[in-house]
Amino acid sequence: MKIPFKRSAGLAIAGIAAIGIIYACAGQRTATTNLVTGDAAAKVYVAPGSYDEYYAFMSGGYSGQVSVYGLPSGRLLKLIPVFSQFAEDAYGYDAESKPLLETTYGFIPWDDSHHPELSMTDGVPDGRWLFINANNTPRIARIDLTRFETDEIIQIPNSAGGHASPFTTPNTKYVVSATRFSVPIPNTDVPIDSYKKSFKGTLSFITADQPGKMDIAFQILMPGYNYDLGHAGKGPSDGWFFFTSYNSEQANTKLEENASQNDKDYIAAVNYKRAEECVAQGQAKPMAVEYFHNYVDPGSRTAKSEKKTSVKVIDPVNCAGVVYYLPTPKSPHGVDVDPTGEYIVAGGKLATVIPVHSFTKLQKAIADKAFDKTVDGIPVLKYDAVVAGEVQKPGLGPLHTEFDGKGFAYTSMFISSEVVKWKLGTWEVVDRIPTYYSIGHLMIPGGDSKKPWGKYLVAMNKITKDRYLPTGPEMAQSAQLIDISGDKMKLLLDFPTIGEPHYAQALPASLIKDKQVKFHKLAENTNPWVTKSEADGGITRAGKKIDIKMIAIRSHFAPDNIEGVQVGDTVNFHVTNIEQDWDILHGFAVLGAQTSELILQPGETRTLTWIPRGPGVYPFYCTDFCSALHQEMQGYIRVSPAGSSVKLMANVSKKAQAQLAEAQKEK
Ligand code: RUQ
Ligand code: CUA
Repeated sequence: MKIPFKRSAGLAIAGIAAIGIIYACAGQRTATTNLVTGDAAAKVYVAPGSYDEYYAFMSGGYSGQVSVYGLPSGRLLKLIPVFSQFAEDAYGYDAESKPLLETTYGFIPWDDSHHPELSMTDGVPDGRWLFINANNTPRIARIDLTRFETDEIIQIPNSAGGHASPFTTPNTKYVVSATRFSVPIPNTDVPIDSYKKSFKGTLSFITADQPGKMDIAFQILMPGYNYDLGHAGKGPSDGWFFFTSYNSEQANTKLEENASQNDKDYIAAVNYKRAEECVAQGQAKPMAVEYFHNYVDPGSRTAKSEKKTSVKVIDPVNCAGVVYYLPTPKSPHGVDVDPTGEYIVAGGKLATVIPVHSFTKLQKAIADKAFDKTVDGIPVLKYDAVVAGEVQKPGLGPLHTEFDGKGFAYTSMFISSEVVKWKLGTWEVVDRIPTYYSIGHLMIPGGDSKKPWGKYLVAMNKITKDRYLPTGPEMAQSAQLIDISGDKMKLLLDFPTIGEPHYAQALPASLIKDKQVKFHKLAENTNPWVTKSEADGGITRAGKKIDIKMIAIRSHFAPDNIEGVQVGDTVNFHVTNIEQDWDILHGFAVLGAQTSELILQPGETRTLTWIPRGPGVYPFYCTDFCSALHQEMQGYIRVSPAGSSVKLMANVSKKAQAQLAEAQKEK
């Protein structure tokens, strides 16, 4: 659906003040004038050389990555590769990073990432790590925010569609992953129409507070519904986790109709302290499964994969009090907990109201046993016993809610394409603003935490249509920055995003900008193929495997002339950037390589593997314009026919050549 708008006055930056854009609206909306007014440009203008106030981490959706923007400018600062190979910096191509993408399904070069989640201390983003989920082959990644790099990826077994993920508990003890699609557990060959009998869901709690040690603490076996989103309790509700579920009809075909029958589906309220007790008391059953845990060793900057073989599964039947269901209208999508921890807000996609549950009432309802029935050992509480209130006539298609810390909530309305601001406690709508178009998530920096920085809101829209210069059938998706510092929301800025911006999180730049690693200390590089000085470079042969140790520094490689390689050999270039200075990168590429280039951060070693196809002399060069003599940064490798008598040679220093001669004599 295209909603026609007319831009009747252009954008004028006069002393960065007066901007007049008037939208005349035909169609179902009431006329909205002056959507962008007054000082909007001044509010988003970050002068050249000045820094933005916030870092925003946006999901790349089906790009599988994370993109980092500055707010309020909307400037793209970086793309962090996570679940997809990224040829620009060899992520998932070079030998050091490839193990990060290993799974029980083999090496996977792509996924669909949805929800960036910042680590928290006492319920407030602390700037240590960012987590993000893989939706297709369920995994969770950890990104270190001193380097903006993916350091760790854990696979989630017994799961299919890791959508409700990776929301964190207030001190990052756990991040979670709930299965979107129920499947047979263990997954075996059964008829699809045995869904109701043999399909199950799982909720996974993954320990996350120690880098390199993520593991699945336990899983909870759930009825065969679809699980959609989740959020941890906080304050009084600390120790609880809330997940939405839909398809309580347990349809396995034509869900659009068949899973939209019931007036209410459920929010699962999980008492994870109770789950910990059940695990401690041996009520969780170990189950044989396989999943990968991949992490980057900090010294060698090389990823390692380990396969794990067991997980603890809690069946609520054997662990009373671990899960309760809160009936919730209708096919709920988002579930969000307000900063006080008292209110649990659901976004019922098909609901006409926004239902809000009360944690206090939830506790009382459990004590009073105000149950309607039990599903697979899970008590279903009475709606009236848990609901705190309903926001009436909020708009159409409520999805997600965030908070400003000043008593207001902001809900995205997919169908009516707007953000609705309403008051916690009175449930009255106080303001609304249109979005362009079909908003999914929205984000306020810290807006799901105990202490939101309630100055800006970012709307993330699914459809862009006429907002930018057209680029053929596919348009970039779009984010919009909205000022929420006053009573009325004000649109400030549109900016295009990479992939689909499902969700984003943001925090004040001051929390991380001064903690950035500027280079890796060469002295601490433990990569087995590190070359710390020119004299250490060289070439070795083991059967048909050739290893070349090489340094890169402004503006040469050493060695830069290599001979003695034969057709049929596999050549590993292990290149170390021995620079010890911020932002001085070198690259490495060789003619005919069937993989990406290498990009080398200062102080690190990376490996490009090359199988030459035929005899000849092949140039290699630096791909990053590093100095005035960057164009001189090149070399040659000679490839001879198999069985040739050309001697192995690399023109490194005299010392290195002497060592090589010694080694060859000994053979
Ligand atoms: S989702 S548009 Cu994948 Cu978080 Cu709600
Ligand atoms: Cu090194 Cu260009």
